[in-house]
Amino acid sequence: MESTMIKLYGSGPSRSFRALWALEEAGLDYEYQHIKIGSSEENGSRHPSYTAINRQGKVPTLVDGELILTESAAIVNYVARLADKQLMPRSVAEKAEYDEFCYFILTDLEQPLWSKGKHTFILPEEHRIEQMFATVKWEFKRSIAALDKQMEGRDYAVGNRFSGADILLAQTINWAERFEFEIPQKYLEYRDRMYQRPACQRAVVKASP
Ligand SMILES: N[C@@H](CCC(=O)N[C@@H](CS)C(=O)NCC(=O)O)C(=O)O
Repeated sequence: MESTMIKLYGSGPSRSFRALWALEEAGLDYEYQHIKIGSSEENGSRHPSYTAINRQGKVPTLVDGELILTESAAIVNYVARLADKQLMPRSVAEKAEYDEFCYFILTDLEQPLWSKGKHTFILPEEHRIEQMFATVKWEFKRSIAALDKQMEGRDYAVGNRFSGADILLAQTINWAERFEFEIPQKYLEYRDRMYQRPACQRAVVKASP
């Protein structure tokens, strides 16, 4: 039987970076393909060969044999389960806390960032609303206040060890900095600490075009 290698399609520091970082932490063999967001050319997110595996024409996409995954957090968790390198907690209660934290990142913390991105360069120009920038700034601040409660006295997002939740959080803080949101110094320091991990540094090199 022909053996297949995991293939990850991604683009620079975007949400696909979460998947790339997880693969490096897991030490799995994989191939990485850079995708140009918004391009209809070969290896572009709108090229038919790419939209055939990712209906929305977004990154990331992970292909492992017959399995195709197109959500960054689902990919991080899939990789965590495959590798069994304790990238997610094992106990039922801690796993529930891990899930809660991941959903908070996806549904609260990252949403103002994504709204700013959509209204800056993703949506067709006629659908962009500049006045919402003040709103997303306010929303982000509110989510940071909720994060403060979660992270109080902690070095890691969940439990007392590194997990996929730290990948999501550190990448999101990094994204917020790139998009010029106001970030408390302690989260920049947390991001730096996470990004200094050798696996993350290898992912940074791979993600650079
Ligand atoms: N919920 C998805 C969102 C994926 C997503 O929106 N990716 C962005 C880059 S961070 C993208 O490819 N955008 C291109 C577009 O919207 O056309 C995930 O977390 O993987």
